[in-house]
Amino acid sequence: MTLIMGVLNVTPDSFSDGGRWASTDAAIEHGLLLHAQGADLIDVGGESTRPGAARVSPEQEQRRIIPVVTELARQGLRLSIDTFNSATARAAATAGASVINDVSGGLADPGMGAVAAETGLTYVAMHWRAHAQQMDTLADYGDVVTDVIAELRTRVDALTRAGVGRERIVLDPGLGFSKKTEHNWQLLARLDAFAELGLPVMVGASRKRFLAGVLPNGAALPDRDLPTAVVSVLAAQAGAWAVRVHDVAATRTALNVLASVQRSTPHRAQGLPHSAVRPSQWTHD
Ligand code: PMM
Repeated sequence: MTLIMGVLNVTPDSFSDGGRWASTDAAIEHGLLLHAQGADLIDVGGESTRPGAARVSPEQEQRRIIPVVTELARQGLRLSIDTFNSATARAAATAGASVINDVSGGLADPGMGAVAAETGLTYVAMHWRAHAQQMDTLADYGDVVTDVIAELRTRVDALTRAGVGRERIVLDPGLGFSKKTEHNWQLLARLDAFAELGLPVMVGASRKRFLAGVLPNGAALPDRDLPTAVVSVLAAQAGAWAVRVHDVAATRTALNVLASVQRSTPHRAQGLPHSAVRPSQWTHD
């Protein structure tokens, strides 16, 4: 069953929920709510990665997130820490986090591989090309799926050389990071291609700009939660290990629908090719 990673951004400027959970108490309360709504993991971040966002120092990042991680871990929640700073990852591991979610896949901080190896935590390596201020200028690909897989393979090689066990690595195509709208859809369409890397894959589509294209003009940010939940189902059907979402309740409901259908699927019908249910074959009264 695909895990739900609930987003808890403890930042004043994150692109979709910035500022709302900026105080420690409010962040803890929101983390508990996400857990109650069905999140398997709470992903705590202290530095916004939205396009153009300003950098914060690792010290400031830790001041924001470590008290939140400490308290949520004390209450028994499983936590992931959204950081590309090795010092922050180490501090979060000490505070009780189970997963390092590094959007740079180890590229932003050369010390990250060693910390991932030393802490033994699960390590998410996302496809990434540059920090927020430059990332939109680097969205050039031949075939985006082939190129992202090749770049992730290089990251896996570097991480394993640094001592990170392969069995601890999760990959992420990095939707919205140095990706144009069409690249995000192409990656979602061919998630199964990532199977060639032989590692679990997670997907973070939640509220991202490319989803605006399926909504009416002028739709508000929370309107992206419905397409996000649909993407969660598609990712789960493709076998994703986890989906990272802001609206945990919606994705929990959507994944419950999928689980109910899967439970009710007669064995012989499993693996029905999609072509057998093409809309063009439906008959109309
Ligand atoms: N996206 C954001 C932040 N962290 N982590 C992973 N693994 N995958 C993602 O796609 C991802 C991430 C940016 O979104 P936010 O500003 O809403 O947190």
